[in-house]
Amino acid sequence: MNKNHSITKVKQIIDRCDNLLVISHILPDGDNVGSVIAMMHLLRAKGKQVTAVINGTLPPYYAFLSGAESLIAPERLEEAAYDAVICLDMSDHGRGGELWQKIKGTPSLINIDHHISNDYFGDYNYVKAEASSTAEIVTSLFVAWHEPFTKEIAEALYTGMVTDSGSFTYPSTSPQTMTMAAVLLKQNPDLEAIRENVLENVSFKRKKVLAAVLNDAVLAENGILCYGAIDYEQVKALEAEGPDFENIIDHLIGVIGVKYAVFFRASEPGVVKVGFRARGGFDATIVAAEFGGGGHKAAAGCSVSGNLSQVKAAVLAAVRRYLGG
Ligand SMILES: [Mn+2]
Repeated sequence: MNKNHSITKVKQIIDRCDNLLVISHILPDGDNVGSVIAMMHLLRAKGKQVTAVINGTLPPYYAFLSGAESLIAPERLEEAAYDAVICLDMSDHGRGGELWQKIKGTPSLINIDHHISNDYFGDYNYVKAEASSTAEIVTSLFVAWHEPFTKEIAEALYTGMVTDSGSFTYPSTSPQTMTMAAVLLKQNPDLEAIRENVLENVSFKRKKVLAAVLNDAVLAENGILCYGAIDYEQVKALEAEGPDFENIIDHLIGVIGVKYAVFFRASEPGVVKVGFRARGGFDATIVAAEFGGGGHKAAAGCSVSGNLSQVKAAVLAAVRRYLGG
């Protein structure tokens, strides 16, 4: 059964609203930020009152997008009534976090998303699990609705497509993805700005954290296991925080011959966060589950009490049993 509403129905609902809230999920990513910014620009151009919320901190590498400056954090959202809430890239209602508490009354919920796990929580749903990104879906909606694209809308949506498709290399990249990318390219988005801000630039501190991890990284089990760690002393000395550890594990799995990577981070005393990545038939969830964590086949994690050397020894013993078995 198709639980989706038609493209026309979604447009009708939006058209009859004057005051809309556009929201991201918690821990927003590039697809999410790009889709929210594009929807905000389009609705404002149609003369609507639009409030756009980034549910959490705007990752600094998306701040270059035109319109990012008018996104607000949920704390700054005033309690108000809206005609509709457009939820973008959100697989379920819970991904809206605390911000639901700020909404008075019962506005129509419009759910536009590409997660296969989407539970159709909206009053109006437009979910395409085969799409590489929500930005791809939003592009196709604007095309179907005959809405004009601008350079700023194209830059936001292209950023979303690039980030969620692994620069158009994940298996979800389809001919439709490239057709929608072509629509955006006609607006001459600044590809150099997108590449530098989204794919290349990180803070100097983040480079230093990466260097500290790689400096002591270990290749083991005949080259199929790579692991690295950062202890609490190093975290403090570098003043490293959450975002500084992002993607570090990609550097451990991204080694020729490696099929399994583990990253240990003692970012607070007595607790070690452990990240796992697996490929080539291995499953990252198995060892993570042994320590009370979870995730997906390719990426999983857990949090373990103890000091770094104890946790490393216990987890690596389990990893070796798994890889050897
Ligand atoms: Mn997405």
